[in-house]
Amino acid sequence: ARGVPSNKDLDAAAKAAHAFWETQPVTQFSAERSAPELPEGAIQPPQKVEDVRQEPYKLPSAYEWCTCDVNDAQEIVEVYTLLTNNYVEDDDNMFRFDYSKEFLRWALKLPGYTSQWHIGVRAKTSKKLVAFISGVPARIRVQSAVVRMAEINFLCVHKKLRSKRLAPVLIREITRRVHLRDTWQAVYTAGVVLPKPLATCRYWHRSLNPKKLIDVGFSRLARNMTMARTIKLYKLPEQPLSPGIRPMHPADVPAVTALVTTYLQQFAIAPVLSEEEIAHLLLPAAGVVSSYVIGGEGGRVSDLCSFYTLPSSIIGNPEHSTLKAAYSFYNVATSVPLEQLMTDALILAKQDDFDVFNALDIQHNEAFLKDLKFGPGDGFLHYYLYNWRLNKELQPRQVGLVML
Ligand code: NHW
Repeated sequence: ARGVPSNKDLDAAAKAAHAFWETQPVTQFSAERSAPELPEGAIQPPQKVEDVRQEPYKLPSAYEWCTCDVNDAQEIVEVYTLLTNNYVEDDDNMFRFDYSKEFLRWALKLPGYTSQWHIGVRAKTSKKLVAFISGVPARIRVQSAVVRMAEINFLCVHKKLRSKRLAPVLIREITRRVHLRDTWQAVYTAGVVLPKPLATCRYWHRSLNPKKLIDVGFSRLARNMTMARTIKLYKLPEQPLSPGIRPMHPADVPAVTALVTTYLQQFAIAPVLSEEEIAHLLLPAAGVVSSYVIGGEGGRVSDLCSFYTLPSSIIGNPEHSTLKAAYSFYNVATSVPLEQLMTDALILAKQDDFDVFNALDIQHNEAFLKDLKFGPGDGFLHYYLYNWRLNKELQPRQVGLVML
C-alpha cells in the first residue's frame, strides 16, 4: 500500500553530501564525524540567551518573514492552503497529506505554544504565504534524561520555490527562535533520510474500505483474490468487542495521564505529558482526534485507544478526492488484550467512515499488526534529534513518541 513518503535507499543516502546538515549539531553518518566514544547527550552546550543572534536570518530579497497567528481565521486558511497544495506526497505523487484547519490549530496550539515558532515566509509584493515551519514545546525523555525540546513539524516550501536552499534558512530561523526561549534540543520526523536517523520506522496499513483503496490505487487486489473475497477478508464486527468501551471525557484526564505516564516509561524515547497536555492531545475533537477508554468515569481507567484524523488528497482521481485515514496514536491495554483493544479501534474507525487505519511499527504495535491484517507500506518514517547524541540506533519498538 502507498500513501506516505517512502524510504530512499539508506546506504545511498548515507553517502550523499549534505551541505547544510553537515554544519549542524546532529549525529553524522561518517564515523570521523560522529565519534562513538563521545558521551550521549547534548552535542553543543547551551549558549546564554543574551548571546543568541537577535536578527532574523536573511531571506532572498523578494521574501519576508511573518509569524502566523493560527487563531486568526484568515491566517489559518493561508497555512492550510499552502500545506494542502504543497505538503508531503508519496513517491508516485498519487496522494498528498491534507491536514485540516482544525487539526493544524490543534497541533500548533499545544500548551505553552508560542506563535513566534509558527513561522511563515511571504512574497513581499503579493503577501502570498510561500513557506512555513513550526515548533511546539515538549518535554521528551531520551533514555533517562528528560529534555525540554521543540517538536518541529509542517516544514513546507511552495512547489515553485523548491531547490533554492530556502529550507535551510527556515530551519536556521526556527532554531534561532527556539534558542531565544532557552531551548537547545529538538525532535522531528521525516520520510527522507538525513543525518542521522535515531530510529527508522515503517508504516503499516489496515484496509477498512478495501474497494475504495483499490479503486484509487492505494492498494492492489492480491493475486488469487476477487473484490468480494477481499471485502470479506477485511470485514469487521459492527460493534466494539470490549464491553463498556466509551469516548474519553474530561473527567478521565487524571486517570488517563497516570495510565499513559506509566506506559511510556518503558520506551527509550517518549514524551513526558502533563494533565494539561493529555487533555489537549487526547480529549476527542471531531475530525481531529478520537480517544476511547475502558473504566468508570472519573475513576480508574484501565485501557485507552486513540487515533488522529489525517486525510490525504487523492491527486487526479475523477471519482474520489480524499482518502480518510486514521493514524494510531497512544494505546494502552491492561484489562483486555492489546489485540482486542486495537480491533475495537479499527471497528470505531470504521464506524466513523475511515478508509484506512495506519500505524507505525513503534510502541507495542508489532504484536498486533500482522494478526489484525495490517500490511506493510512502502513508507518509512525516520526519527531525528537536533543537538542530542545517542550512540546506538533505536529499534522501532523502543520508540514511544508519536509525531503528528
Ligand atoms: S517532514 C516533512 C517535510 N515537508 C515536506 O516534505 C513537504 C514537501 N516538501 C517541501 O516542502 C516533517 C520541500 O521539499 C522541503 C525542502 C521544504 C521539505 N527535513 O530548500 P532546499 C517536518 O516538517 C534538506 C529537514 O533546496 P526544498 C520536519 C535537504 O537535505 N531537512 O530544498 C522538519 C537539503 O540539505 P542538505 C530537509 O526541497 C524538520 C536542504 O534541505 C528536509 O526546496 C526540519 C535542501 O533545501 C526535511 N524534511 O525544501 C529540521 N527535506 O544538507 C528541524 C529536505 O542535504 C531541525 N531537507 O544539502 C531542528 C530545528 C530546531 C532546533 C532547535 C534547537
